[in-house]
Amino acid sequence: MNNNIPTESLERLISSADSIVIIGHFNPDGDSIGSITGMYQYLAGRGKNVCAISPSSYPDFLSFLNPKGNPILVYTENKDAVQKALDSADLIICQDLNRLSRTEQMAEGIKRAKAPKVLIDHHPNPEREWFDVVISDTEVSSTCELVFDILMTMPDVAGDTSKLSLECATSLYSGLLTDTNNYSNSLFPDTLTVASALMARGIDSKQIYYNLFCSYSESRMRLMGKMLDNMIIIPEYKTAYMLLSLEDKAAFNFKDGDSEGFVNLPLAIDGIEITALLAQTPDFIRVSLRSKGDINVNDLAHSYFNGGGHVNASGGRLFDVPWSEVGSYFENALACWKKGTTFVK
Ligand SMILES: [Mn+2]
Repeated sequence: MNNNIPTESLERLISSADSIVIIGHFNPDGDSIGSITGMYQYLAGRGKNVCAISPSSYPDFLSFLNPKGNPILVYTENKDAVQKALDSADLIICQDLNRLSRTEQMAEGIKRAKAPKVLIDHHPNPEREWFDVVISDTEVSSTCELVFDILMTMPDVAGDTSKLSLECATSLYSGLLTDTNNYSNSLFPDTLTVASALMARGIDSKQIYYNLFCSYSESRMRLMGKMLDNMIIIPEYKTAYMLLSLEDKAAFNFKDGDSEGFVNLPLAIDGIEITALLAQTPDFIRVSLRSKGDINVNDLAHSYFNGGGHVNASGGRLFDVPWSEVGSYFENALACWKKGTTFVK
């Protein structure tokens, strides 16, 4: 674990604040929900008046991380309460996002809020201008790992994991497990040190695994089967991609979070180095990209899909491509990116 994080300024802001708001990113994953609830549990344990906010709804399988008696506030479902919390906050902590636009419509309200702002994140190139304190580290598996490192340096914890509540440890372990896809990617030596410390704290690692990876519906599993059946492989570029239409979503009773992890599946094929999931929504096409080794899909997402992320895991959006043409758009973009030629839409 990293013991060299400068947290004095964070500690100063926390000790002088009473009401603290913690915000994750839009379309939250296990790391977003785990890191905001983990930080929530720590701050609530210090007697702070804390509010955990998600910019959009989270999948059911993450609801076991909800703080007792004070569930995560979802912006899209309760805009007034969120605005009130932002306006009355003494401190705002944004986690697991490198740009405020990752909170979508919440971004303007966050900018306007008067409270000091802190960013805790593990994505490259964080937007520093909106924050008073930025704790950014890309050499960690997840924001949850970084939050663990931060908490260990806080004076009241001082490296003693028994000072973390079991709820806090459970939340942080969940982000470790989901962002590493059950310890298969984004792993650093310290990740396992942190996992070990959380296990020694007494978390139920088996139950957390079941909650995160074995709690999907039958219809989600059957949708996954259909996606794999219709998967398209481009051998020339060692790439596989899948299309998820609104029609498929309706036919398989799709719920938020149901496509989580689909994009990783074709990477299990020998020789496949890049995978993509292109999912239709009413407003745009959501693009998820994954890769093996040093193939930088962050650059591909940035160049052709209005997005970004990590080297091996990135995402973006297409707004002006009709659904019927999205497959050929993807193939053209990929070919141009691979050959370094100019893309003509
Ligand atoms: Mn993350």
